[in-house]
Amino acid sequence: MTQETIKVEGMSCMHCQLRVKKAVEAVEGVQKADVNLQTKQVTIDYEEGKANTEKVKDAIREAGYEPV
Ligand SMILES: [Cu+2]
Repeated sequence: MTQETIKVEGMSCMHCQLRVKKAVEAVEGVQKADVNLQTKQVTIDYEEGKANTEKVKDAIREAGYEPV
């Protein structure tokens, strides 16, 4: 399992936090996503070869937020 942290702009409340978490966890190969509203960071645990940060960033963008 690989862990990575992505910074995400545009999250302002718990609703956003949950949306991003759900969107990221829906990506195949992602086991877990922890979204920190204060630090604007999303920490993901994923299986290398199945998921990658680009796929996760795309999912975040589709949910309406901006990965940095
Ligand atoms: Cu919100």
